[in-house]
Amino acid sequence: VVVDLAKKELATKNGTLPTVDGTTYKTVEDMQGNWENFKFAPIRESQVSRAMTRAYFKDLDTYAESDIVIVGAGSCGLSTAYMLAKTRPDLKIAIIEASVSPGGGAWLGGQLFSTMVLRKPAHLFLDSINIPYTSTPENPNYVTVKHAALFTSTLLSRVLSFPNIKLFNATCVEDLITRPSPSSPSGIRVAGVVTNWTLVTMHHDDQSCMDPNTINAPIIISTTGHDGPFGAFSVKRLVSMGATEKLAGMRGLDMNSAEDAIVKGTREIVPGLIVGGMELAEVDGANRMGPTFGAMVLSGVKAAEEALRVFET
Ligand code: AHZ
Repeated sequence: VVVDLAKKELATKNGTLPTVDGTTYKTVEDMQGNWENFKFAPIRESQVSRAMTRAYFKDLDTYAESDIVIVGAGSCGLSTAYMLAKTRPDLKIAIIEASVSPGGGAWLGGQLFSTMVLRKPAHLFLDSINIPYTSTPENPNYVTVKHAALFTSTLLSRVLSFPNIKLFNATCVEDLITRPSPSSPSGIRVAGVVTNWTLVTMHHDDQSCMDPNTINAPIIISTTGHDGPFGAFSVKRLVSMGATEKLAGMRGLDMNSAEDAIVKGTREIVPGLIVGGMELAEVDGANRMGPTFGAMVLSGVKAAEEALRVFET
Protein backbone atom coordinates (compact mmCIF):
# COMPACT_ATOMS: atom_id res chain seq x y z
CA VAL A 1 0.00 0.00 0.00
CA VAL A 2 2.83 2.38 0.92
CA VAL A 3 4.61 1.68 -2.38
CA ASP A 4 1.36 2.19 -4.30
CA LEU A 5 0.77 5.51 -2.56
CA ALA A 6 4.34 6.63 -3.24
CA LYS A 7 3.94 5.73 -6.93
CA LYS A 8 0.70 7.64 -7.09
CA GLU A 9 2.37 10.69 -5.48
CA LEU A 10 5.18 10.47 -8.02
CA ALA A 11 2.76 10.16 -10.95
CA THR A 12 0.78 13.16 -9.81
CA LYS A 13 3.90 15.32 -9.54
CA ASN A 14 3.93 15.74 -13.28
CA GLY A 15 0.22 16.30 -13.45
CA THR A 16 -0.72 12.75 -14.48
CA LEU A 17 -3.72 12.21 -12.25
CA PRO A 18 -6.30 9.45 -12.30
CA THR A 19 -9.09 10.05 -14.80
CA VAL A 20 -11.82 12.48 -14.05
CA ASP A 21 -15.11 11.45 -12.56
CA GLY A 22 -16.60 14.79 -13.63
CA THR A 23 -17.42 13.36 -17.08
CA THR A 24 -20.30 11.50 -15.42
CA TYR A 25 -22.19 14.78 -15.43
CA LYS A 26 -23.28 16.66 -18.51
CA THR A 27 -24.99 19.57 -16.77
CA VAL A 28 -25.18 21.05 -13.25
CA GLU A 29 -28.69 19.64 -12.96
CA ASP A 30 -27.30 16.09 -13.40
CA MET A 31 -25.69 16.40 -9.96
CA GLN A 32 -28.93 17.17 -8.23
CA GLY A 33 -30.48 14.33 -6.27
CA ASN A 34 -27.27 12.28 -6.51
CA TRP A 35 -25.00 13.89 -3.90
CA GLU A 36 -24.13 10.61 -2.16
CA ASN A 37 -21.99 9.56 -5.12
CA PHE A 38 -20.66 13.06 -5.75
CA LYS A 39 -16.93 13.45 -6.23
CA PHE A 40 -14.71 16.23 -7.55
CA ALA A 41 -12.08 15.51 -10.16
CA PRO A 42 -8.85 14.80 -8.26
CA ILE A 43 -6.18 17.47 -7.82
CA ARG A 44 -2.71 17.87 -6.40
CA GLU A 45 -2.05 21.11 -4.53
CA SER A 46 0.95 21.98 -6.69
CA GLN A 47 -1.28 21.97 -9.76
CA VAL A 48 -3.34 24.77 -8.28
CA SER A 49 -0.21 26.75 -7.39
CA ARG A 50 1.19 26.29 -10.87
CA ALA A 51 -2.08 27.16 -12.61
CA MET A 52 -2.12 30.51 -10.78
CA THR A 53 1.54 31.42 -10.77
CA ARG A 54 2.36 30.35 -14.34
CA ALA A 55 -0.48 32.46 -15.73
CA TYR A 56 0.38 35.45 -13.54
CA PHE A 57 4.08 35.42 -14.32
CA LYS A 58 3.33 35.01 -18.03
CA ASP A 59 1.09 38.09 -17.76
CA LEU A 60 3.83 40.02 -15.93
CA ASP A 61 6.19 39.11 -18.75
CA THR A 62 3.69 39.97 -21.51
CA TYR A 63 2.60 43.30 -20.04
CA ALA A 64 6.08 44.51 -18.94
CA GLU A 65 5.94 46.24 -22.33
CA SER A 66 2.34 47.43 -22.73
CA ASP A 67 0.78 49.70 -25.34
CA ILE A 68 -1.41 51.49 -22.82
CA VAL A 69 -1.50 51.42 -19.01
CA ILE A 70 -4.64 52.58 -17.21
CA VAL A 71 -4.04 53.53 -13.58
CA GLY A 72 -7.16 53.06 -11.45
CA ALA A 73 -10.13 50.80 -12.20
CA GLY A 74 -12.95 53.09 -11.08
CA SER A 75 -15.88 54.03 -13.32
CA CYS A 76 -13.67 56.23 -15.51
CA GLY A 77 -10.77 53.79 -15.84
CA LEU A 78 -13.05 50.85 -16.63
CA SER A 79 -15.01 52.86 -19.22
CA THR A 80 -11.73 53.89 -20.84
CA ALA A 81 -10.57 50.28 -20.93
CA TYR A 82 -13.82 49.10 -22.49
CA MET A 83 -13.71 51.69 -25.29
CA LEU A 84 -10.04 51.04 -26.03
CA ALA A 85 -10.23 47.27 -26.10
CA LYS A 86 -13.38 47.32 -28.22
CA THR A 87 -11.80 49.61 -30.81
CA ARG A 88 -8.28 48.20 -30.83
CA PRO A 89 -8.11 44.47 -30.03
CA ASP A 90 -4.49 44.56 -31.21
CA LEU A 91 -3.29 46.73 -28.30
CA LYS A 92 -1.96 45.35 -25.02
CA ILE A 93 -3.77 47.19 -22.23
CA ALA A 94 -2.77 46.82 -18.58
CA ILE A 95 -5.01 48.13 -15.80
CA ILE A 96 -3.32 48.73 -12.45
CA GLU A 97 -5.69 48.93 -9.50
CA ALA A 98 -4.48 49.59 -5.94
CA SER A 99 -7.47 47.96 -4.29
CA VAL A 100 -8.18 44.23 -4.20
CA SER A 101 -11.65 45.07 -5.51
CA PRO A 102 -11.81 47.04 -8.76
CA GLY A 103 -14.66 49.53 -9.25
CA GLY A 104 -13.55 52.52 -7.16
CA GLY A 105 -16.51 54.51 -5.89
CA ALA A 106 -19.02 52.98 -8.29
CA TRP A 107 -20.39 50.16 -6.14
CA LEU A 108 -22.96 52.54 -4.67
CA GLY A 109 -24.89 55.42 -6.16
CA GLY A 110 -23.90 57.88 -3.43
CA GLN A 111 -23.59 57.72 0.36
CA LEU A 112 -24.89 54.16 1.00
CA PHE A 113 -27.69 54.33 -1.58
CA SER A 114 -28.03 51.71 -4.32
CA THR A 115 -29.42 53.56 -7.32
CA MET A 116 -26.94 55.09 -9.75
CA VAL A 117 -27.88 58.27 -11.61
CA LEU A 118 -26.41 59.11 -15.01
CA ARG A 119 -27.30 62.30 -16.84
CA LYS A 120 -28.04 62.06 -20.53
CA PRO A 121 -26.39 61.50 -22.97
CA ALA A 122 -24.34 59.05 -20.84
CA HIS A 123 -27.20 56.53 -21.21
CA LEU A 124 -25.76 55.81 -24.67
CA PHE A 125 -22.76 54.20 -23.00
CA LEU A 126 -25.15 51.99 -21.01
CA ASP A 127 -26.79 51.00 -24.30
CA SER A 128 -23.45 50.04 -25.75
CA ILE A 129 -22.65 47.63 -22.91
CA ASN A 130 -26.22 46.48 -22.45
CA ILE A 131 -26.97 47.71 -18.94
CA PRO A 132 -30.70 48.15 -18.31
CA TYR A 133 -31.86 51.50 -16.95
CA THR A 134 -35.05 53.40 -16.20
CA SER A 135 -36.00 56.59 -17.97
CA THR A 136 -39.22 58.35 -17.05
CA PRO A 137 -41.18 61.09 -18.89
CA GLU A 138 -41.24 63.14 -15.65
CA ASN A 139 -37.41 63.14 -15.53
CA PRO A 140 -36.27 63.14 -19.15
CA ASN A 141 -32.74 64.43 -18.45
CA TYR A 142 -31.33 61.47 -16.56
CA VAL A 143 -31.60 57.71 -16.26
CA THR A 144 -31.23 55.42 -13.25
CA VAL A 145 -29.61 52.01 -12.97
CA LYS A 146 -31.33 50.00 -10.25
CA HIS A 147 -28.06 49.25 -8.43
CA ALA A 148 -24.64 50.81 -8.97
CA ALA A 149 -23.24 47.29 -8.48
CA LEU A 150 -25.12 46.19 -11.62
CA PHE A 151 -23.33 48.93 -13.56
CA THR A 152 -19.91 48.12 -12.13
CA SER A 153 -20.15 44.34 -12.28
CA THR A 154 -21.40 44.41 -15.89
CA LEU A 155 -18.74 46.86 -17.04
CA LEU A 156 -16.07 44.92 -15.19
CA SER A 157 -17.12 41.62 -16.73
CA ARG A 158 -17.11 43.14 -20.23
CA VAL A 159 -13.66 44.64 -19.65
CA LEU A 160 -12.18 41.44 -18.20
CA SER A 161 -13.55 39.39 -21.10
CA PHE A 162 -11.34 41.17 -23.64
CA PRO A 163 -8.29 39.00 -24.36
CA ASN A 164 -6.06 42.07 -24.75
CA ILE A 165 -6.73 43.44 -21.24
CA LYS A 166 -4.98 42.39 -18.04
CA LEU A 167 -6.11 43.73 -14.68
CA PHE A 168 -3.39 43.75 -12.03
CA ASN A 169 -5.34 44.41 -8.84
CA ALA A 170 -3.91 44.83 -5.34
CA THR A 171 -1.11 46.58 -7.22
CA CYS A 172 -0.27 50.21 -6.69
CA VAL A 173 1.35 52.68 -9.05
CA GLU A 174 4.08 54.16 -6.86
CA ASP A 175 5.76 56.37 -9.42
CA LEU A 176 5.95 57.29 -13.10
CA ILE A 177 8.75 56.38 -15.50
CA THR A 178 9.89 59.57 -17.24
CA ARG A 179 12.27 60.49 -20.04
CA PRO A 180 13.78 63.89 -20.87
CA SER A 181 11.79 65.63 -23.59
CA PRO A 182 13.16 69.05 -24.56
CA SER A 183 10.11 69.79 -26.74
CA SER A 184 7.70 69.36 -23.81
CA PRO A 185 7.00 72.44 -21.59
CA SER A 186 7.50 70.21 -18.53
CA GLY A 187 10.82 68.93 -19.89
CA ILE A 188 9.69 65.31 -19.61
CA ARG A 189 7.44 62.75 -21.15
CA VAL A 190 5.87 59.86 -19.27
CA ALA A 191 7.05 56.46 -20.48
CA GLY A 192 5.66 53.94 -18.01
CA VAL A 193 4.73 53.22 -14.42
CA VAL A 194 6.48 51.94 -11.31
CA THR A 195 4.41 49.38 -9.40
CA ASN A 196 4.39 47.48 -6.16
CA TRP A 197 1.96 45.28 -4.27
CA THR A 198 -0.39 47.70 -2.52
CA LEU A 199 0.30 46.10 0.85
CA VAL A 200 4.01 46.73 0.34
CA THR A 201 3.34 50.33 -0.69
CA MET A 202 1.38 50.79 2.51
CA HIS A 203 4.32 49.55 4.59
CA HIS A 204 7.22 51.52 3.19
CA ASP A 205 7.43 53.46 6.47
CA ASP A 206 7.76 50.48 8.79
CA GLN A 207 9.61 47.89 6.67
CA SER A 208 13.02 48.11 5.07
CA CYS A 209 12.96 49.30 1.47
CA MET A 210 11.17 46.89 -0.86
CA ASP A 211 11.99 47.96 -4.39
CA PRO A 212 9.25 48.10 -6.97
CA ASN A 213 8.60 46.67 -10.42
CA THR A 214 8.04 48.51 -13.72
CA ILE A 215 5.87 48.57 -16.84
CA ASN A 216 6.98 50.48 -19.94
CA ALA A 217 4.27 51.98 -22.14
CA PRO A 218 4.08 54.96 -24.48
CA ILE A 219 0.72 56.04 -23.03
CA ILE A 220 -0.44 56.11 -19.43
CA ILE A 221 -4.04 57.03 -18.64
CA SER A 222 -4.42 58.08 -15.04
CA THR A 223 -7.91 57.87 -13.52
CA THR A 224 -7.10 57.61 -9.82
CA GLY A 225 -9.95 59.81 -8.55
CA HIS A 226 -9.77 63.03 -6.56
CA ASP A 227 -7.33 63.63 -3.73
CA GLY A 228 -7.58 61.00 -0.99
CA PRO A 229 -5.46 58.22 0.53
CA PHE A 230 -4.48 57.00 -2.96
CA GLY A 231 -6.31 59.45 -5.23
CA ALA A 232 -4.94 61.98 -7.72
CA PHE A 233 -1.71 60.01 -7.60
CA SER A 234 -0.17 60.83 -10.98
CA VAL A 235 -0.91 64.54 -10.98
CA LYS A 236 0.40 64.95 -7.41
CA ARG A 237 3.59 63.18 -8.50
CA LEU A 238 3.94 65.59 -11.44
CA VAL A 239 4.00 68.43 -8.92
CA SER A 240 6.49 66.77 -6.57
CA MET A 241 8.88 66.03 -9.46
CA GLY A 242 8.62 69.64 -10.69
CA ALA A 243 6.90 68.81 -13.99
CA THR A 244 3.86 70.90 -13.06
CA GLU A 245 4.04 73.93 -10.82
CA LYS A 246 0.92 73.26 -8.76
CA LEU A 247 -2.53 71.72 -8.86
CA ALA A 248 -5.55 73.97 -8.98
CA GLY A 249 -7.40 71.70 -6.53
CA MET A 250 -10.93 70.32 -6.80
CA ARG A 251 -13.69 72.89 -6.10
CA GLY A 252 -17.04 72.52 -4.33
CA LEU A 253 -20.00 70.65 -5.75
CA ASP A 254 -21.86 71.93 -8.81
CA MET A 255 -23.34 69.10 -10.88
CA ASN A 256 -24.08 71.21 -13.95
CA SER A 257 -20.65 72.70 -14.45
CA ALA A 258 -18.63 69.78 -13.05
CA GLU A 259 -19.69 67.07 -15.45
CA ASP A 260 -19.19 69.09 -18.64
CA ALA A 261 -15.80 70.32 -17.38
CA ILE A 262 -14.50 66.82 -16.65
CA VAL A 263 -15.53 65.38 -20.00
CA LYS A 264 -14.29 68.34 -22.05
CA GLY A 265 -11.06 68.61 -20.03
CA THR A 266 -10.04 64.95 -20.41
CA ARG A 267 -6.72 65.18 -22.27
CA GLU A 268 -2.99 64.55 -22.42
CA ILE A 269 -1.57 66.91 -19.78
CA VAL A 270 2.08 65.94 -20.10
CA PRO A 271 3.32 64.00 -23.14
CA GLY A 272 2.45 60.36 -22.57
CA LEU A 273 0.07 61.06 -19.64
CA ILE A 274 -3.68 61.39 -20.20
CA VAL A 275 -5.79 62.26 -17.17
CA GLY A 276 -9.51 61.52 -16.85
CA GLY A 277 -12.28 61.23 -14.27
CA MET A 278 -12.07 63.04 -10.94
CA GLU A 279 -8.26 63.16 -10.94
CA LEU A 280 -8.66 65.86 -13.58
CA ALA A 281 -10.61 68.08 -11.17
CA GLU A 282 -7.40 68.41 -9.13
CA VAL A 283 -5.49 69.62 -12.21
CA ASP A 284 -8.07 72.04 -13.57
CA GLY A 285 -9.81 73.21 -10.40
CA ALA A 286 -13.10 71.80 -11.65
CA ASN A 287 -16.08 71.38 -9.37
CA ARG A 288 -17.07 67.97 -8.11
CA MET A 289 -20.42 66.53 -9.18
CA GLY A 290 -21.19 64.18 -6.31
CA PRO A 291 -23.35 61.15 -7.12
CA THR A 292 -23.90 61.47 -10.87
CA PHE A 293 -21.72 59.17 -12.93
CA GLY A 294 -22.29 60.29 -16.55
CA ALA A 295 -19.10 62.35 -16.63
CA MET A 296 -17.02 59.39 -15.47
CA VAL A 297 -18.11 57.12 -18.33
CA LEU A 298 -17.94 59.86 -20.98
CA SER A 299 -14.54 61.01 -19.69
CA GLY A 300 -13.54 57.37 -20.28
CA VAL A 301 -14.89 57.55 -23.83
CA LYS A 302 -12.85 60.72 -24.43
CA ALA A 303 -9.72 59.37 -22.72
CA ALA A 304 -9.80 56.36 -25.06
CA GLU A 305 -10.17 58.66 -28.08
CA GLU A 306 -7.26 60.84 -26.86
CA ALA A 307 -5.09 57.78 -26.26
CA LEU A 308 -5.66 56.46 -29.77
CA ARG A 309 -4.94 59.89 -31.24
CA VAL A 310 -1.63 60.03 -29.34
CA PHE A 311 -0.87 56.40 -30.12
CA GLU A 312 -1.46 56.81 -33.83
CA THR A 313 0.69 59.98 -34.19
O1 AHZ B 1 -8.22 52.39 -5.72
C1 AHZ B 1 -8.44 53.52 -6.55
C2 AHZ B 1 -9.79 53.49 -7.26
O2 AHZ B 1 -10.24 52.18 -7.51
C3 AHZ B 1 -7.48 53.54 -7.75
N1 AHZ B 1 -6.17 54.13 -7.46
C4 AHZ B 1 -5.92 55.31 -6.82
N2 AHZ B 1 -4.60 55.53 -6.75
C5 AHZ B 1 -3.99 54.48 -7.35
C6 AHZ B 1 -2.63 54.12 -7.58
N3 AHZ B 1 -2.37 52.96 -8.23
C7 AHZ B 1 -3.40 52.17 -8.65
N4 AHZ B 1 -1.62 54.90 -7.19
C8 AHZ B 1 -5.00 53.60 -7.80
N5 AHZ B 1 -4.70 52.45 -8.44
O3 AHZ B 1 -8.12 54.41 -8.68
C9 AHZ B 1 -9.53 54.18 -8.60
C10 AHZ B 1 -10.23 55.54 -8.73
O4 AHZ B 1 -11.59 55.32 -8.79
P1 AHZ B 1 -12.64 56.44 -8.34
O5 AHZ B 1 -13.98 55.82 -8.41
O6 AHZ B 1 -12.20 57.05 -7.06
O7 AHZ B 1 -12.41 57.60 -9.45
P2 AHZ B 1 -13.19 57.95 -10.80
O8 AHZ B 1 -12.60 59.23 -11.25
O9 AHZ B 1 -13.21 56.78 -11.75
O10 AHZ B 1 -14.68 58.17 -10.31
C11 AHZ B 1 -14.97 59.21 -9.40
C12 AHZ B 1 -16.40 59.08 -8.95
C13 AHZ B 1 -16.91 60.32 -8.33
S1 AHZ B 1 -16.12 61.10 -7.07
C14 AHZ B 1 -17.33 62.32 -7.02
C15 AHZ B 1 -17.29 63.42 -6.04
O11 AHZ B 1 -16.48 63.31 -5.09
O12 AHZ B 1 -17.99 64.40 -6.23
N6 AHZ B 1 -18.28 62.10 -7.91
C16 AHZ B 1 -18.07 61.00 -8.65
C17 AHZ B 1 -19.02 60.55 -9.71
